[in-house]
Amino acid sequence: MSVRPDTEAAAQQAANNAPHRAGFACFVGRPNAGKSTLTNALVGQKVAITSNRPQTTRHTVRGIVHREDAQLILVDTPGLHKPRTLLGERLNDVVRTTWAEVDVIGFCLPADQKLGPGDKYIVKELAGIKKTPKIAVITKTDLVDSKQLAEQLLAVSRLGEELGFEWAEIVPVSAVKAEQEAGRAPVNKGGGGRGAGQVGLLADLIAPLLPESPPLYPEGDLTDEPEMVMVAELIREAALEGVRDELPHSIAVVVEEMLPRENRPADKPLLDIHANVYIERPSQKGIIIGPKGKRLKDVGTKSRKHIEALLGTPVFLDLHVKVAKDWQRDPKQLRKLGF
Ligand SMILES: Nc1nc2c(ncn2[C@@H]2O[C@H](COP(=O)(O)OP(=O)(O)OP(=O)(O)O)[C@@H](O)[C@H]2O)c(=O)[nH]1
Ligand SMILES: [Mg+2]
Repeated sequence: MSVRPDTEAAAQQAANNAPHRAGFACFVGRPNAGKSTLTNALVGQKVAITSNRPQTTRHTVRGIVHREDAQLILVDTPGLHKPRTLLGERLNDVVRTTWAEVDVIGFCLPADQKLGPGDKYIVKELAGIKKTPKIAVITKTDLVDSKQLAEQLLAVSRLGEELGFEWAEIVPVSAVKAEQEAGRAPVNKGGGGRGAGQVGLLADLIAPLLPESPPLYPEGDLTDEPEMVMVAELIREAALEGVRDELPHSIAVVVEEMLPRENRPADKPLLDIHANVYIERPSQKGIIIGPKGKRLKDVGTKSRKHIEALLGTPVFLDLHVKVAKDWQRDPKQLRKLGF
């Protein structure tokens, strides 16, 4: 007679009796570390915009993972960086407020970049938050070989030791691989997704660190972002593509109005969306609009597809480019743009 089946049954029994957990985990790290991409991969849907330009995320975005045993509310934060503008200072404040409030902190470090002063600065601050378990997440593992990955794992483990604390876990993940696998085993549908991307494993490790609690959000909610904000973000994401230097930082988008078009047949609704794309200087206008308006048109076409998918309705998107002079440095303009 084998004892194994009994042990398995006991484990199953324990799992069934395990209390439900729910709480907040935030991802922090330097700009471009892959925090938003990881959040999206865990949620199984785009809740945060991403780009290869640093400082893409400008407010905290909550993505919700529903599992049998737990509800994980992932808080994606702006990348922590040396601020050069008032906007930069505000973004850093948002990050610090967030990590003081959550149940678990996930520090994101890209596998393909040397652990640098920016990372050490962040981890040093995290070391001061004694009560909160900290997980080191090595992101973008698809970009390195196993030797490089092993070195990065060691480097982050040593950094913890140097600063006098121990990581609750150190997990390598690839959001890109996870997304490729997503069609087969999305994390948000039954807690699968423990494939080569290891994103599901990260969810498994966060869950037991959350407090006992019933779910905090209704089943099916994947984010609590207002629709108007998500629409503005999708437009900004499309506008970020292909722009360089300072321009990505200068772009802000505000949706002014979303109204169903009147007198449409019931089976052919149309949603009118009016949005302004702000830049900081008149000289930037031409770049955003492009020759004969082509660039702005492309931004509209690209973002409209994502917006229609998000809202589930055909959309007429009306985009205007406006100058908000030096808005990143101007408290009044920042307020107007929602910061
Ligand atoms: N190869 C690879 N690229 C990734 C992965 N995760 C993210 N990236 C890329 O890294 C870049 C930055 O990703 P984001 O998710 O926007 O990074 P972030 O940390 O949210 O950046 P900020 O919001 O600016 O702080 C994008 O070009 C992503 O496509 C990954 O697992 N593998
Ligand atoms: Mg981001």
